[in-house]
Amino acid sequence: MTRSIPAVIAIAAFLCLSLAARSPARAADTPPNIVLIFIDDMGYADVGCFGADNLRTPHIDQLAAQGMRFTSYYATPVCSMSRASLMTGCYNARVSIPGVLFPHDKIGLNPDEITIAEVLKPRGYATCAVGKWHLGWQEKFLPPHQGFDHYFGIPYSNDVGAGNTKRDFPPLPIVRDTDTIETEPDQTQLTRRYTEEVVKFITEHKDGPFFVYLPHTMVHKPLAASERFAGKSKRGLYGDAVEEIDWSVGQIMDTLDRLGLADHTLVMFTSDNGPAGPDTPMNGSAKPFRGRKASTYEGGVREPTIVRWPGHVRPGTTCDRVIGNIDVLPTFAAVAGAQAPTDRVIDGRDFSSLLADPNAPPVRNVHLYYRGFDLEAIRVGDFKLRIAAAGKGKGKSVELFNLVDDPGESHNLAKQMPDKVAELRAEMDKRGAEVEANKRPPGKVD
Ligand SMILES: [Ca+2]
Repeated sequence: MTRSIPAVIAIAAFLCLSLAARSPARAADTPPNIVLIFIDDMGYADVGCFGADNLRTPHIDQLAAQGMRFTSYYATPVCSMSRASLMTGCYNARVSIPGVLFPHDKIGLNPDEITIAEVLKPRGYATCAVGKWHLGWQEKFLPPHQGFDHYFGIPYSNDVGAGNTKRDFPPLPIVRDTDTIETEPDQTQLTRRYTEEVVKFITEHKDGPFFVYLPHTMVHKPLAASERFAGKSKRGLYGDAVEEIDWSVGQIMDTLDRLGLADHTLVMFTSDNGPAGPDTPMNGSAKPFRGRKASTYEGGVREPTIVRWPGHVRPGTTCDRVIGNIDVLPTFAAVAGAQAPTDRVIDGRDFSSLLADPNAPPVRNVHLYYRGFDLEAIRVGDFKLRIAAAGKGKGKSVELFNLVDDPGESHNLAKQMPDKVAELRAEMDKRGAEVEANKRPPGKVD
């Protein structure tokens, strides 16, 4: 008896050690496939599982039913800055990418910056980007120079082509890898064509691992939908375009299922900024948040975000911890067993602990809200301080909100809580100065 107890302990210890040794080894041997779906200008309440009115998004809702919804996920107010932070894990101001890049701009994301694709490459990932790149359209800035094996799409916004009557722009290009293969495409076919590209890439790389980055052109204006969806929704062309995006998600999930890959693929869905246009049923909705695209109120930057990863993320869960675009690179690095850059400042944090447990401790307590290069607001815990232009000739207003009690930012607490204002203001100044002091240059062309 006296000898059998240590023997049992020894056997138990051996089993524990061998299990512990085996599971990381298995994860390291076969990193998961990753599909990142990034919608353009979709509001917080524009999918069913985030409270949409009269929009049918069954496939996106299914992702949420099978995965985790993130209710405090932060993008940025507009397009290029959002992509810069997503691809590099840094605030856009740190990598010197302004709000929106236009065809006449002579800068882009610096080729020396390390993107998610470049982080995943050493782990054997096949990589493709399909859709709206918007980090510079000149050859040296395109995805094949930033770690992507393939690229297909319109390299910037879909309203800056020959059809724009307010300004003179070159014809809207469709680029394959680095070559323009077409101009002024029929935009009703874009969602379908992007989807077909992704399905083809996944099928060709089914032995994996692969990383698909799908920044859709829709639902940015001018809106368009194919014949199968046009006129079918209850929310006009906006709803038609959203419902076609949902179809696209369904096509991708069907492909993963058909190839037996769905259980070994992390699928993430989010959007680049809040809804465009006035707050009408025929546009997107940021409900229950205040503000829309281009604003640093929550409605401009809070995005409907879902991660589905069977065996790692519990189905039907919700996480309210602060995360955002800047955290995606460190998180994907962690789940892939890859190395995030260590030779430079990365602002984001690995949130894989939250995928395992939505109530795990916060991965960061602070979020900075840039609008272009202007730092307009800071969130620290439940509180947000916003110091931004109040309107024409009105100077700047100082607003303090408790985002947990007042997600709609309707009760300015600044006068009631001057100490909190001072505390957050000091933190905002300190952090803004650090980014400014350690910012890195954009890439340039002559
Ligand atoms: Ca956008």
